[in-house]
Amino acid sequence: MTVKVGVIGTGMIGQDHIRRLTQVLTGNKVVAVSDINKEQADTVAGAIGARAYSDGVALINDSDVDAVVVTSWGPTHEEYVLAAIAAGKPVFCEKPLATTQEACLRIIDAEVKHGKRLVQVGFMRRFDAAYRQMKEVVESGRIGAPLIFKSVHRNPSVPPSYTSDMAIVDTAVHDIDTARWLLDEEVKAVSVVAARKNSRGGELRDPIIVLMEMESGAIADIEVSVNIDYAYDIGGEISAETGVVTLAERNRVTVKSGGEFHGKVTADWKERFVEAFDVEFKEWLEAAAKGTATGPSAWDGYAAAIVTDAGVEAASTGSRIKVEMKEKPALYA
Ligand code: NAD
Ligand code: ISE
Repeated sequence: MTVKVGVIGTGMIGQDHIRRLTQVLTGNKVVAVSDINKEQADTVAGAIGARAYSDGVALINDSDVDAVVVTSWGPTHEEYVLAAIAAGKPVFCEKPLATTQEACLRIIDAEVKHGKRLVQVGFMRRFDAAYRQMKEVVESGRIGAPLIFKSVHRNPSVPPSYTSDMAIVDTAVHDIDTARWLLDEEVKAVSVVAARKNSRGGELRDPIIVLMEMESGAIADIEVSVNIDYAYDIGGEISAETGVVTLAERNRVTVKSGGEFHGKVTADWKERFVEAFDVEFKEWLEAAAKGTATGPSAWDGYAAAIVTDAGVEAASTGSRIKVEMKEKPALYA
């Protein structure tokens, strides 16, 4: 079956996902795109022979669209995800699922009423081969029960529009999801401490450590550093009762010369997670062809939102903030 896809939001990641759908993956056709910047939508649509819409809801209701990708700005996600559920169409939504907990709960309610999963959230690390191996090691029991997950999320720089809270809601959100997924448990409380400011970031609260206490008593500690210049660097290690599992360096070769050895570090998230994004969309298409969704769910989107809210409060108050989640609907068991 060919899944006919409509993409809402033709900015940076929207165009990258359109490239992977049209040039890397099979079993789909991007038939429509939409953006409030109609000129941009026209250009992107023109290059792939798709229809262009300025109204995302009209794209969702196009009877020729089987499944929807939402890559517009975060505050617009709720409207489009709800419209896709109302239309009964599988929807891939880039993170965040929505920008408030209440909006995430409205999406969960709508999906639960629909009775079947339709929503997949763009936490691409769950599709990364190295993270998947890390999870396999934990689940195998080889290293015993996890005690501490250390995550490192370093960006070389961020645009002037990036705010201190974004280090939590836009950046650490990936590590938060990764911790829940790897340790297979929810977050109980969050604290945030900031180091001396990196002078490259001006007034930005950067770098920070987000410390999460998990239900079992395990700890997840996330370093977020967004002006570190040297590269886009992602690290992870789980220290458990009888062993440790660590993400290896990504470089394919190392160069030894002049008494030193060198390896490449990736430049940005597009390069670091290129294969993960491909697998993420391959699995999304397979599920969409069956009229459903897979991987990170609306529940995971809600969990991320509630933890990032707690993180923002912890950062501004300097307090340890408890996380209290609603009861998980059976649909997400
Ligand atoms: P962007 O600003 O480059 O693109 C967003 C596009 O959405 C713009 O073209 C804008 O005109 C359009 N848009 C805004 N409101 C709209 C609306 N109501 N209807 C239709 N189009 C609308 O942003 P981006 O960097 O591509 O980010 C988009 C989303 O992807 C964000 O939610 C962001 O958090 C997420 N993202 C995820 C990752 C990841 O690693 N998974 C990386 C980058 C961005
Ligand atoms: C961006 O939105 C992403 O999602 C990237 O994965 C992350 O590394 C970056 O910090 C965010 O701004």
